[in-house]
Amino acid sequence: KKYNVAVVGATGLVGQTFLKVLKERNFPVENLYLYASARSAGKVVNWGGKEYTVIELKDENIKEDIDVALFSAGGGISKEFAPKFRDKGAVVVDNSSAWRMDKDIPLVVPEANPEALKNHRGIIANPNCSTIQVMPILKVLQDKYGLKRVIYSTYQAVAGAGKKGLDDLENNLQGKPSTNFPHQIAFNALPHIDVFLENGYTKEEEKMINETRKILSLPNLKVTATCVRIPVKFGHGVSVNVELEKPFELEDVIKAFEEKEGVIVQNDGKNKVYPMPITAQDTDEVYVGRIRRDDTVDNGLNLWVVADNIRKGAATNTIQIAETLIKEGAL
Ligand code: 2RA
Repeated sequence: KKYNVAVVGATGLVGQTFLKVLKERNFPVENLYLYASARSAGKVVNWGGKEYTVIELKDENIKEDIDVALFSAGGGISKEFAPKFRDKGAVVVDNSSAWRMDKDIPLVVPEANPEALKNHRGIIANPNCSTIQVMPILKVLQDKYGLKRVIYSTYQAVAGAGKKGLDDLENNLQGKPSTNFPHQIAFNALPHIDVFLENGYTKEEEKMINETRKILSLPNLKVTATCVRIPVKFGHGVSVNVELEKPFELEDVIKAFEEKEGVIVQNDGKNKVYPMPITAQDTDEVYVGRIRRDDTVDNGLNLWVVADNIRKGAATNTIQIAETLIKEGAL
């Protein structure tokens, strides 16, 4: 069976990566409908040897025969148009943060909580990139040892802010000021991703905390985060300190990661083997290394996790959700 696929936000960084990954993963596409703002409407995009004209995103242009709609056009567009696409019969997988914490909307990383897809009502939320890449790892630890406390420290690529983020880094390197980031990002580190909240955390940190609890169904999990933007183009790094409920042997932890689908272990520091953004870039896996015991607590573990934030962190995870729906006959 083939499916009619809509991409909403087709000209953005994630939108373009949707198209690349759909092709690479041989997603069974019958028809492809590309939606974007009026500014991009009319552009012709070549995909799989055929030409597609970008359609302006507005009510009267929503096709009646869409099976799955992949959204990455910002929260406002998702809030307004995801229900409209759903009401026309599409299953929407949304990359924005608009629906993630809605109790009736599944928030899914296929390697962590595929069962959450069972009761979807036509809209499914894709988690935040920095959250996604840690979920396969924490799922292994939760199942085997139980999670007691998680501390995230992130090192996030500028591509997380889309084309504007990449442009800022380039501009800075040419001596021009940032227009998207709050300060210069070149040769710098910004502990400021998204907006600051009343409690002194940023929205990015709050997302990681809330999304981790929802995806792992651990509403009372002790989890905290510090999210930092660094001058890397693609690929988020997350330092993860975990306190487990049960004792563990390091080699058992490593073996469990090696056996986990979608996870690659790179854990040989003496030979300079560890996850890095430049080696994770343009792949769909999650890379884990620097795996070592944290003796300051009972059953403590330190990890370093890297993934391409535009692929596994956004476009690929969204497409893997659609693939899972197909596998379960739910599309
Ligand atoms: C960022 N995670 O990195 C946020 C949104 N993609 O900017």
